[in-house]
Amino acid sequence: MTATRTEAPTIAPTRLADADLDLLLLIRHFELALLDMFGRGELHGTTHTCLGQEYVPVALRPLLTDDDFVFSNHRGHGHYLARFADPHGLLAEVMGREGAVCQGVGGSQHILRDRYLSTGVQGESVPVAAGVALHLKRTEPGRLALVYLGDGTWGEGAVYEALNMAALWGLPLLLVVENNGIAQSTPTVAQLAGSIGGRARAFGVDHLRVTSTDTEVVRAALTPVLRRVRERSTPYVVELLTHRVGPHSKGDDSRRPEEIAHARAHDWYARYAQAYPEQFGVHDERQRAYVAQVVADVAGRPASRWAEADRG
Ligand SMILES: Cc1ncc(C[n+]2csc(CCOP(=O)(O)OP(=O)(O)O)c2C)c(N)n1
Ligand SMILES: [Mg+2]
Repeated sequence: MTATRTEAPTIAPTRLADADLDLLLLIRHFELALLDMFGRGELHGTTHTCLGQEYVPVALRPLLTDDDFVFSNHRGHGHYLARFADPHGLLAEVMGREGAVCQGVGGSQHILRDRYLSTGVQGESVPVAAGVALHLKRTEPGRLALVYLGDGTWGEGAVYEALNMAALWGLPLLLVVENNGIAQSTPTVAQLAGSIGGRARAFGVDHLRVTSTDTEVVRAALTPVLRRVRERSTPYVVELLTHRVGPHSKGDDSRRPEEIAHARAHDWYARYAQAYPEQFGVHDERQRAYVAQVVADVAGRPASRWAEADRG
């Protein structure tokens, strides 16, 4: 059990701007709709939801510009929606329908759009992002490359090779670690010796651990970090202690019932609903209805077609 990973559920969340709340709820309802469609046999392949972790990309959204690069992972719907607010394109991608961001060949995990790239291969993004950060340092100073990765991905050697070069070369590389305490079915304590902070510091890379799940608090903590990465051209590791409210993928949750209940007790969604019922009720209903429309629209489209000429 991970009782002290994040602040106690009794601390009231900060009231959010409507736009932030809408984005949180868009991600939430988008992913609930995906799980629902999988349950009804309407989707194929796989998907990993970020239920409970939506606040991370929402907190980061205003701290990034379109000129920064974002590298996402297997659990990337929230990262994509926070960057593009494009549920139609993402759902079409997952369903293989017309209007898909990558013509339906990438699916849930492999998306390329402008300066956004996701991969389902754990750790792959870190060296790629280090290379991009080197390019940015040379040609577009002040811009950064951000990589989202999980706690379990610190088992990949490529992460350390990239951190080493990023430290040596002073690269504007920001690693955002969504530490949800588990990697598929393996608790972090069973696979990670030492700590993420200790590993970052071994390379002389700064590390900040954030335990709040409050969008505003997380944003305030990250604001000086991004400024520093940009201004000093230096790598940084930010570790956010978070909770995976849903299964690893669609229905595969190996945790004990009390562990799942613990994650749910820390879920921002229920806590925010309780703290601000009026604001929450209006926006929750609005985003739920919007996602239902998106699903109806995209499900009614013909299959997407791979066209070599459109590859861009
Ligand atoms: C190189 C590689 N090995 C194994 C997998 C299978 N896999 C997908 S997600 C995952 C667990 C990832 O855990 P973590 O990094 O903590 O991210 P989380 O799923 O908790 O967000 C594994 C083992 C993979 N995608 N890539
Ligand atoms: Mg994890």
